[in-house]
Amino acid sequence: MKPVYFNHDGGVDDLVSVLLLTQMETVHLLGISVIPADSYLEPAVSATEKIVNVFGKEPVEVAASTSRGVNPFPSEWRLHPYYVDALPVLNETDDQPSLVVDEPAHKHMIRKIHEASEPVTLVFTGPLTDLARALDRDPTIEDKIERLYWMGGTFKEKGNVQEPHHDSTAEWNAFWDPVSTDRVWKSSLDILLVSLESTDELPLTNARRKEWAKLRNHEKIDFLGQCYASVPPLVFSETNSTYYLWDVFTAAMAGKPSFATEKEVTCIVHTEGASQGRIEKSPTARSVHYVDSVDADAFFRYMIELLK
Ligand code: AGV
Ligand code: CA
Repeated sequence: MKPVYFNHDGGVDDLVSVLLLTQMETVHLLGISVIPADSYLEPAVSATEKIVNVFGKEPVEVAASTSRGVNPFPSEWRLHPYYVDALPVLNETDDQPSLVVDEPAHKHMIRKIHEASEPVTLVFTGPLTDLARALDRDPTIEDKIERLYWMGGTFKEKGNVQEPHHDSTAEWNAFWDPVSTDRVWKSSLDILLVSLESTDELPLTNARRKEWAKLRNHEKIDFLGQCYASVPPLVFSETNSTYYLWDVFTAAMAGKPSFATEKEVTCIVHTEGASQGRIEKSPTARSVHYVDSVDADAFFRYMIELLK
């Protein structure tokens, strides 16, 4: 089993990813931390705890982040975890144990990495702020990190940030805290990006919803459908609120990397100005891998099998 540490930012797909990671036989989940980027902190932490308590096979510690970003997410998006936290399936019992620890996310992650007997795989489905802080505080963790799987960034001309003072070249997780993204680029970590070009092949559609609805007698598939019910599908063309299976695919890759082919590229991170958060190919820069092509059907099948 692969030791995995998970840091997420409380969106609906971050929370579905918590569920998936707790179900994988290939993964030993060492800890989870929650950063209030695409969420408010309290409901995101609470929903995480409940998902582990209700669906998990064993308790997992949950740490809250003290990090705050430079470019905040729209508050309509940040409200989503209130909805998940209130779902009846997570609230049937009154006596759930508390899993929340007294340490902030970055210190919790440092401790869990040092306590592990083998190199740890990191899965990040929000901004990289807690990882940047952990690397600043204790650079020796670098040698104990197997790989970073990160949902973030894009090499496309148009990213998914649509904000007044930005040129739209960035993806949101990179844009929330561009300096921390750059800090992680300055490390020696092996990085696999699940960037927007790869998740473009995985939109939330009504056909997928219908498949999940037909299987809703399985409690965890019902939960999946309920979570994605709070966000709009792709029907005709993409809008600012269209949802893709961004984080869930990233979590699945950590559990079973066979759904994709990878490419290597050298690139820099823009930290300031109208392109902040943009990740741009550059000949002499740091090398990363990104997901190049996706076997969408195999991924959706894997997800359903895990949750059955
Ligand atoms: O950029 C994708 C990241 C993923 O980690 N998040 C959502 C996923 O959790 C930000 C985001 C981009 N577009 C969004 C986002 C939207 N329409 N609604 C909510 N979050
Ligand atoms: Ca996310």
